[in-house]
Amino acid sequence: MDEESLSEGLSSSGIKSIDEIDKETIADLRAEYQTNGIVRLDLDSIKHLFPTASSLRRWTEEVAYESDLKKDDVLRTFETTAAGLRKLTRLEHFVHSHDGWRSFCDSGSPLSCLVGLVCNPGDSSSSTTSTATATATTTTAATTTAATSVPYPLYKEKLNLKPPLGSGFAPHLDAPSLKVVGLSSSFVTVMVAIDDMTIPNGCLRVVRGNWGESSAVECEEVNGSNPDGDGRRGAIPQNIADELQWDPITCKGGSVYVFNGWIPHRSAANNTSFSRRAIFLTYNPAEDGELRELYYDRMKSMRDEYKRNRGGGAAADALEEEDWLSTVPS
Ligand SMILES: O=C(O)CCC(=O)C(=O)O
Repeated sequence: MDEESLSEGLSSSGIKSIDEIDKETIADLRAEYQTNGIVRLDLDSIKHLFPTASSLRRWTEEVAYESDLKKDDVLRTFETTAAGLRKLTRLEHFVHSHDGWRSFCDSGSPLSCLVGLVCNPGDSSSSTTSTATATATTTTAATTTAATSVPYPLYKEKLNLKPPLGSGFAPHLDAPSLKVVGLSSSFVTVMVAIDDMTIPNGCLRVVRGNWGESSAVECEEVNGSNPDGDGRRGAIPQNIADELQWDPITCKGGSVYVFNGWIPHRSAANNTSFSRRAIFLTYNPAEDGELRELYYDRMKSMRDEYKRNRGGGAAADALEEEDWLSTVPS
């Protein structure tokens, strides 16, 4: 990562470093993450680590609408909403193409260090040591940190735009669907709310708990067909979903949460007149290495194969969209 553009990104966004986070704050975040499977990261005491809501909105608009639709390598998905309008609904593979996003959340960023501090299950030392080993690849990163951190590399990223009357996401677990690609088996996801998340606009809903592979709720087997069938691989059958206690994550734009790959989650359609945008950044443990480009290469092969099997062209695209929309919760 280019250090000059990184420090520009950091100063314009207000991000500094993780070195000011005290041990108690990290211990509290870790404890809540372990108990509930989800924790809010942008606490008042560490607000300076995060871009402002207005920076996040500007960066989102820049990646969604200001790049060249044909020439860049950002992946875009469109949806025909319940209003019959064709709308951009999802963007992937954009972090590398934007200085602000790269500085904030790429591998080695302060955010990836914080994720390592909070989510690494083996790292119980992080709340007790005073060794300076945080390793954000930046000149502004920790030199006197109170905690030990091994940054989690960024695995993949997604911007869900959820346009007015855009669809929601059926109850599912992320880990089984991400595991299909075969590169890592453990994931955590950071949700960055760009707009306020409300019940009418289809906020995220989760089932809080100490979730892991051995305690996961029952979900559907991998069917190996559409790699974008969110809610297919890892889909939670309706009768099981009905028994779970779903908590809405309502929050202001700019809020940042991290959640475990085994936490059941879902969201409803957006029944308002404005988009509900949120970024989902998935990280893998440091020991699995940098996998992001491999992940996107493998997804491309799987998507191409799925389309070929569907006969290719516009008809296959339409069927793919139909498959994806069929995962919308009833
Ligand atoms: O954007 C949402 O409402 C939920 C997103 C989600 O669950 C997912 O992308 O896996």
